Amino acid sequence: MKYKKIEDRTLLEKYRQMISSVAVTGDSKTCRIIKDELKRSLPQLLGKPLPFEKKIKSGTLLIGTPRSSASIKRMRFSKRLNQLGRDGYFIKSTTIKGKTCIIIAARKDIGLLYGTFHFLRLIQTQQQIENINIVSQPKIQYRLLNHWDNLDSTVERGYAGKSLWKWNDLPKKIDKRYYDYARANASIGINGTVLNNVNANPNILRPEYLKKVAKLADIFRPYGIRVFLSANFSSPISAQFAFEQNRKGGIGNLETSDPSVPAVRLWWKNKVKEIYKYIPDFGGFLVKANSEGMPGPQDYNKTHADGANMLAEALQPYNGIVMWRAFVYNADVDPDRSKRSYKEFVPLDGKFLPNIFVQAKNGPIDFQPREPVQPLFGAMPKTPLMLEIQLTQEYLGHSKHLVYLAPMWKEYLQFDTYAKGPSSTLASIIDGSLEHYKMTGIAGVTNIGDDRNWCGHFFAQANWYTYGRLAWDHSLTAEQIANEWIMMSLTKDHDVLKTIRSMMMGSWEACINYMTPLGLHHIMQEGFHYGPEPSHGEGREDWRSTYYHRADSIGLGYNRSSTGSNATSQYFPPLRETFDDVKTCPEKYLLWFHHIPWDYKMSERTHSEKSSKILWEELCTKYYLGTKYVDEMTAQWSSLKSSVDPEIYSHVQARLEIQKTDAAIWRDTCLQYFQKFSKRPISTP
Ligand code: GCV
Repeated sequence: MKYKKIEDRTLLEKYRQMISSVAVTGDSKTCRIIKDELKRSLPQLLGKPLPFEKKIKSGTLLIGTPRSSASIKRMRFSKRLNQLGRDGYFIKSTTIKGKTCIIIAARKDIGLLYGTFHFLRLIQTQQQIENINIVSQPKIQYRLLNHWDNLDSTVERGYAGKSLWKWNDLPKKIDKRYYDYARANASIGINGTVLNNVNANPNILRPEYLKKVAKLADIFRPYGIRVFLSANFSSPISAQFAFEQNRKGGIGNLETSDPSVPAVRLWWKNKVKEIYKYIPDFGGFLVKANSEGMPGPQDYNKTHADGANMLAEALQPYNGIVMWRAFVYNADVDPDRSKRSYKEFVPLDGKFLPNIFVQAKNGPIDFQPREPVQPLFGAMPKTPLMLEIQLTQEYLGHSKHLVYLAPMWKEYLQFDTYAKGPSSTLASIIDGSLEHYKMTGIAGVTNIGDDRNWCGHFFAQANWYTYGRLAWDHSLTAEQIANEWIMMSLTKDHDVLKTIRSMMMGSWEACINYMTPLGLHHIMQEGFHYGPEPSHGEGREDWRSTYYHRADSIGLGYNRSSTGSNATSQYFPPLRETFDDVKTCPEKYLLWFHHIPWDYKMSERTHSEKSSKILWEELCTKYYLGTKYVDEMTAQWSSLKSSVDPEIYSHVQARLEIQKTDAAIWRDTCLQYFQKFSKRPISTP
């Protein structure tokens, strides 16, 4: 949103010819936002003032719906707009009464806003707009951010300052950044936000907080952003009763939150009714239940479906939805944590009401640097599954490490589950094309805080940007998105752009290599989740590093094959067999699924990566590859000193230095620890 003047003279002249005035035909709040955005962008981009007038001339940029603009209504394609749904739009060159114009047309004003941002992106990224003919509509319906923001202004796993929501000031005092937040999200098509942490404080549902939430909802509404809340399942329980019972309480007057008790169901119905009085377009609830100490229906021997259905019933009259999280891992379900969510949720397929999503993280454990896909995807054909990915870099160096997440999310989206044979990708599941879900959704655990640069690390903004772009269109490539972001945020110089893109593109793989190569996972410091702690072997079993890496005198890795925990059986054939066999299991998941001897010859594997090394040497190689990449990134960035904004330069440079040190610490700590078992020298390149 920097809107810098186009430097290329020829292109600038062309743009000036093609855009010489602007006509926005509606007068809703959204249309006013469109006008404001165009007033602040086009004159700057084109380096000249532009008239905003209704009259259509050659070079008018006309923006309207068939309702607000008679010219658009008369156009042949106006009927097709209906097929584009609420958010879709056209950007088209056309002639109106002999005048050559560009139009942005949509069925709803929000489609116009999305189309406007698309058009601005084209100009900012120096695309041709002659004979333009773009039709766009999102592939996924609910494109939400999940904030893990607490009411005391801390952010769980947040590395960009405090919460953006100033609860003490709301609803009276309005931070201007709420508008910028809404603008930024609308510019990438995000259309909903869950304001509070899934480890939900029940107070969020008290009237005093609902008034604050309503204020934010009012601000976000014209930007097409609906507000959702995380709900605590114990909300109906009275605080006094809970105190007496020595458990966490709620805000109600009951002694139970059992979903089969009529008074509990009534409590939720009344609460929901109250919420809609404050927020008429409230989106619904996100719920973390019976997970990591949060209350849930299982406390009363009821199922996740029973709990979710109770809330869904209350929300249904208002078109609200429930997003019920599948992030559960109670130890009594299975000794292997990776199998638990599948085992709990698959039997419930078909038991959820239609306005419920089951929301699952991308992998079966927890946002590790790399995991195979959560096997639940594809295994619940009757239940719309919502994908949850994490923008905040909980396990990827917080806001200290430069890690571009587009390649990661693309790997997941393209992961073929084989649920209905080949091409049953994760993307096809969550966009509903495979199972014909009636609702589709994606959630991104956000990396936004109140830091001046929003995300802590300047490059973390690219992940926010990417999330929105992929939620709208998961077929975009990681390179394309990087190009767009770099051009709009940093530079249009081709060589500089290439260097920055190459830094970004390999940064995720590098991070995996210096943290958890070859399928290792969950060997970070307990609680803090930043540095390495492979020796951690105390406390809750499935939080110990030793539980995951299983290093011993023989080898390394978790045997999840059919001779071990048999987690491989949760995948569809032929994946099941591919993962099950050491020889065919992709190298990137090797230690995820297998316990491999230290002297195992990597060349015995049919599938991959012709390496003549033994496992131990390969492990050393990977760790060193990871740190080498960070050294190179640091050098690449240094070479750009005179080519990028000085403030951004120093900020990134300082963080790269930290990343360099951290990467070496990860490598050395892990290799020295594993060496105690492998009893072999650390092979340096
Ligand atoms: C919000 C992990 C994180 C927790 C997080 C949890 C979840 O365990 O470390 O901070 O809690 O996931 O997704 O519910």
